[in-house]
Amino acid sequence: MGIVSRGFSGRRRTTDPDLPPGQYLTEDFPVLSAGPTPHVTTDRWEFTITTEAGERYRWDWAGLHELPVQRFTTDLHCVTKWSKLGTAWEGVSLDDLFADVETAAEYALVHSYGGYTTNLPLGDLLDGQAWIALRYDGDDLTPPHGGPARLLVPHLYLWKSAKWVRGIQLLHDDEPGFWETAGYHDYGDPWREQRYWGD
Ligand SMILES: Nc1nc2c(c(=O)[nH]1)N[C@H]1C(S)=C(S)[C@@H](COP(=O)(O)O)O[C@H]1N2
Ligand SMILES: [Mo]
Repeated sequence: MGIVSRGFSGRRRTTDPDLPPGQYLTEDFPVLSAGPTPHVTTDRWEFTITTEAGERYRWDWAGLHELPVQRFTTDLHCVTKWSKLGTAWEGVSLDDLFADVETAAEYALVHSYGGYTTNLPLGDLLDGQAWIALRYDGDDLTPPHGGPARLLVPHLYLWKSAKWVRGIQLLHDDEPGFWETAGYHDYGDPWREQRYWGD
């Protein structure tokens, strides 16, 4: 005998149209870090973009705040299969940080305080697709979630959203980061379920 649960649990949480294949919804905000949480104070914080020609563009905490801070709402998809929909953030668009950067590079390697790295095509950081996030759900970003500032690239699996972001290195040739070297997919599109090499 089958157990009829139709109408019992409300909306069918595994068929939400905003849920990529293989993902489930969570209301929590899990913390996933490959190592200890680095404690970066805003008086020491800096963010750099280094071009393929070795040119450096640098922002300290005050300089970052001279750029417009955008509010945005987005969905998060972790490769460990949880998704969290409709999360509210504030941050600086990468478009504003790249406005004066002269580059012909196609790839970016993102570096974090603590040594984490992740790679992606430069194009995926532009055109309103990525931010340096400073606030989550109305509060300053906590250190476990990447505070004081993290990258957020929500159209890719969340491992691409480097916490405690420190800089972006622009490269002509793609170079794998921490999880990409360990067998995760080079690009990581949740809608194409690109979790691991060969997916
Ligand atoms: N610096 C750094 N950034 C990181 C990670 C990490 O270990 N170190 N983990 C990544 C992974 S695998 C995920 S799923 C998300 C988790 O973000 P959260 O802890 O805020 O949920 O951060 C990503 N960014
Ligand atoms: Mo993850």
